[in-house]
Amino acid sequence: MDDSKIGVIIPAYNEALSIGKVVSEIPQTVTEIVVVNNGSTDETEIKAISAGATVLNEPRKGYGQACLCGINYYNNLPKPPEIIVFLDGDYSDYPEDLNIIIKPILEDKVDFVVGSRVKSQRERGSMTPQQIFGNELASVLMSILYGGKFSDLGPFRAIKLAVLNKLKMQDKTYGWTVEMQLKILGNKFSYCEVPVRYKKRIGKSKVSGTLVGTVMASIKILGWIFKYYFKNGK
Ligand SMILES: Nc1nc2c(ncn2[C@@H]2O[C@H](COP(=O)(O)OP(=O)(O)OP(=O)(O)O)[C@@H](O)[C@H]2O)c(=O)[nH]1
Ligand SMILES: [Mg+2]
Repeated sequence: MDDSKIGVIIPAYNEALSIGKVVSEIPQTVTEIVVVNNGSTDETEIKAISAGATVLNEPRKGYGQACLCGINYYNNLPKPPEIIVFLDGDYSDYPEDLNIIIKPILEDKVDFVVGSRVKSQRERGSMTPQQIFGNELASVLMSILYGGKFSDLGPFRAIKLAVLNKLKMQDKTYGWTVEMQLKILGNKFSYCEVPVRYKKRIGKSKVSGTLVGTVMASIKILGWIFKYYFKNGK
């Protein structure tokens, strides 16, 4: 898949301070960068356009809602890309790590790759203790229930578009990442993790740095794991 087209999706809600940096540091190997502006009240849209991104406006709030909007856009192109890469708009991910994330797919090894924010490469304070715990708990549960080999629910990930479409993603909010991993396991698609770096976000925290965000995300994530298990069995 060496000359595959690669489409990037970045959900962004009030990330005017960081989005330009994220977009401009994405390697040239990608075909198109889509920023899904999720009802921002700041200059996210203009900053993303200036940095060279295609901006889609999705007024319905939610991380998953924004991702679904991006997928719909790519599927409707005359020539959709073969690979979709997701990353966050807050500059916590290192955009240049995109090449590491897509490598296993380009080498025809797997359908799906997650960037795992391993401790050794994570800036201190870039993830809250409850976020670290929650991600580990979700990974352990996926291992017990499905034999999964994930260690993180990191936002930086790559997937073949054909496989992504088969997952029929539904989650509109914070359950998006775990839903994708559960469905990869449930449908026995091939996957791997690659270690990625992670740094403190630019701008104001919206999910893990807030109590409401943390509680809502935890409920969503655990809810998905158990709901999927009881619906589909192992
Ligand atoms: N909270 C939130 N984030 C959204 C939404 N739509 C898109 N996003 C983006 O989703 C990404 C992840 O959100 P973050 O606020 O970084 O969440 P987090 O990484 O768990 O926690 P912090 O970085 O501490 O806030 C960012 O790029 C947001 O801009 C939305 O409706 N709500
Ligand atoms: Mg973040």
